[in-house]
Amino acid sequence: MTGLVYKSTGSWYTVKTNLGAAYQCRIKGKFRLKGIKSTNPIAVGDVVDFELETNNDNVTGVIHTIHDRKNYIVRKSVNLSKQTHIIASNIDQVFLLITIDNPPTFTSFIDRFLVTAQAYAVKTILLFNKIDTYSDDTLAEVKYLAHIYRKIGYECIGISAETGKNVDKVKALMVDKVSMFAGHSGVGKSTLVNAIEPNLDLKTKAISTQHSQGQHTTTFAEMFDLSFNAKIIDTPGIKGFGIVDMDKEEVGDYFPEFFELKQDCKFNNCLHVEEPKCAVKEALDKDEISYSRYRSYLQILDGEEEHYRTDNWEEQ
Ligand SMILES: Nc1nc2c(ncn2[C@@H]2O[C@H](COP(=O)(O)OP(=O)(O)OP(=O)(O)O)[C@@H](O)[C@H]2O)c(=O)[nH]1
Ligand SMILES: [Mg+2]
Ligand SMILES: [Zn+2]
Repeated sequence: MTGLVYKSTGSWYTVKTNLGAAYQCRIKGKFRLKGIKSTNPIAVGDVVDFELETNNDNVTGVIHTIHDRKNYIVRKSVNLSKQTHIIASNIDQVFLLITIDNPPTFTSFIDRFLVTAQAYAVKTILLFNKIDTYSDDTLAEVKYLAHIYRKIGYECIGISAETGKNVDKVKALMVDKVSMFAGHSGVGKSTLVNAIEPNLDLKTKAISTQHSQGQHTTTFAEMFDLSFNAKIIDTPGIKGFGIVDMDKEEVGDYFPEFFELKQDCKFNNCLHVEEPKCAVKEALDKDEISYSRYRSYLQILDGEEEHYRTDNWEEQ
């Protein structure tokens, strides 16, 4: 039988066939996937072949084959093992949820995420959430960021999962697609899923526990079928984002605004750092490229790990 992985909780996988039947499955033997060293051999969104087995009237499945992935989003652990974790696969688009505060999302995180998504050819839409709580200053910051990212081709929407503001716009973009919600813990991913499909009633962080340390409300990625012919994958919050092995020359190609200028650089292998007659640096001088984007680029190039707050938001 063939099915789609909806949830993975370590050793068990929930797999649904296209007739809608769900089975709890495990893996047979060791899965070695070409070219990917990951902590999880199978991820939500994978298409797998499995066989049923019966133990004491209990029917479970054994996965023996995984179909080639169209794409996937990976996360490299920033400080710990340097291991790669596949968050989800075979997705049509990612919505990256961003909040300016509570929790803060920094541009270094946004840019790392976008580079990874771009490298794996996954379309990303930026959602600035919790706009119902923002002061004029914070809203101005949202506007400024949205301006930066729109200019380089990313769709940006200001939303409130709480009040429902612009949730219909997100919904409209989701029809007929498999989407994933990503972002730091506490930005409102599960709240947004609930706003879109109230009867799912996913667990969200209660206001009173919001400041407790290292709490993740969602602990496993999970896919849901929505009533308007769409699928959504809710994911646990990610804190830091390590860039998975990439050649230095390659990094600039995943900054769309750098890539566009690359042919105007004097050297065709220009890294846009110290080289003379670099079109990217000239554009930076003329304010045509955002300094925060360039700074993120330099950090990634240096292999510098992301600077993030360690007090509140623990990595899952
Ligand atoms: N005011 C306001 N609060 C929001 C909004 N969206 C989410 N929240 C609140 O933010 C808190 C965290 O929301 P969650 O949906 O649990 O966040 P999450 O991104 O799923 O977090 P993890 O599962 O830990 O990754 C909850 O208390 C929500 O009620 C919003 O648009 N406005
Ligand atoms: Mg959640
Ligand atoms: Zn250059």
